[in-house]
Amino acid sequence: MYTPKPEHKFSFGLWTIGNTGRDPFGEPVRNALTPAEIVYTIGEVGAWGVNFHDNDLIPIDATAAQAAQIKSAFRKALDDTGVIVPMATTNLFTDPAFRDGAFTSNDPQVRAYALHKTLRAIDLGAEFGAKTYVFWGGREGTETDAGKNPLDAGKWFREALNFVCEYVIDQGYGMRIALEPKPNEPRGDIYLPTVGSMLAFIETLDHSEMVGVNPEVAHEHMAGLNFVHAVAQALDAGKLFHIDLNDQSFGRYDQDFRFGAHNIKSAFFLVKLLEDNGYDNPRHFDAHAYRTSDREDVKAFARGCMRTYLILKERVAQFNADAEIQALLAEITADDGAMDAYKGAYSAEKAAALKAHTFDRIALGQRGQPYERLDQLTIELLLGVR
Ligand code: GLT
Ligand code: MN
Ligand code: MN
Repeated sequence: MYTPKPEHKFSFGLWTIGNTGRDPFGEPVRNALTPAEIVYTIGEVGAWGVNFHDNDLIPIDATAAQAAQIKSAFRKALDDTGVIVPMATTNLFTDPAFRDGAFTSNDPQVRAYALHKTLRAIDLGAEFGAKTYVFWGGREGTETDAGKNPLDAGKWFREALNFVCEYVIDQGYGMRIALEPKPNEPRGDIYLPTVGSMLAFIETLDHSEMVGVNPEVAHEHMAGLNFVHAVAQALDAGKLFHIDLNDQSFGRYDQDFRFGAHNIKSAFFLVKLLEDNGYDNPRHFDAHAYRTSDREDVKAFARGCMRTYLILKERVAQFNADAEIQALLAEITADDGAMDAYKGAYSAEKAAALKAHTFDRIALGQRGQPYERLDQLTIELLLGVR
């Protein structure tokens, strides 16, 4: 019943299933897997897609012969399992060259190298059929603003993205670009820290029509924000090209927990938003298993991400069909048409009539809303007693 199917578009990154459990305080606890081995695992748990950074697939210092060998084993694993590559991205954060950023580095050689690496990584993504190309600017930020002008940084980032868009068009790759905001980690502050800032920035690009966002649950939660509202804004703008699903407790380090592991209620409202609005782009679980997991438990982690999504999807259908809940919602959103004359587009007459209208302000302030009842019904539904 909660079996993942291709139509759900569930994907995992090579770096998520492949995560070895290394953290700033400790060494790896799980063996590294080859890209092909990760694809077989993704196939085994029933997911649809695998995403990669250039260097998840081909190590940064691989020879041409090694690259060819890795690609052919990866291709065979894709063919054997039917797993596809929906998204690719560039690692612009691990190598020491990017210690002060990639496209926003103060060093013009680093900025050029970042673009060189990205164009080659786009070719690699295209070779495996990726239709979405993600930019997560992990190092694009500062610890001190003494050394970098944020206006220069924004200008350099814009120039790089304009260049990349033209390249994608020139090559006829048919890819869309998705920008992923994060407020901090690994930099003290990362530029364009939230979905809202990214959406505003996109409108300043030459090819804004081919650029959208890749919001991540944990990233908005790290900033203490409401992820559902951020995603709604992206949907409203027609910019939700991709989504990174995971979980995170507020005010903690960058956790990347299994989807639904922590804030089950906001996960429910997120799934409701996506499903009620026909979201049909990839659902990527950008998460990793607890450091305590062994390789077998990593599969439980991956299955858990998808299973929780599908259970929540079923709960959404239940919520939408629940007579008591729907009656409350009808009451909450009731409209007797008395204000129809003032709705819609502006006209001078409408404005004059609205200004002349007498409102019973005291009565308006006495109206309550049954949100306690509705929220409790939602909780009971989620807890399985409805
Ligand atoms: C990295 C980061 C993620 C980004 C990935 C894409 S890599 O793991 O924490 O949020 O989506 O570069
Ligand atoms: Mn993250
Ligand atoms: Mn992410």
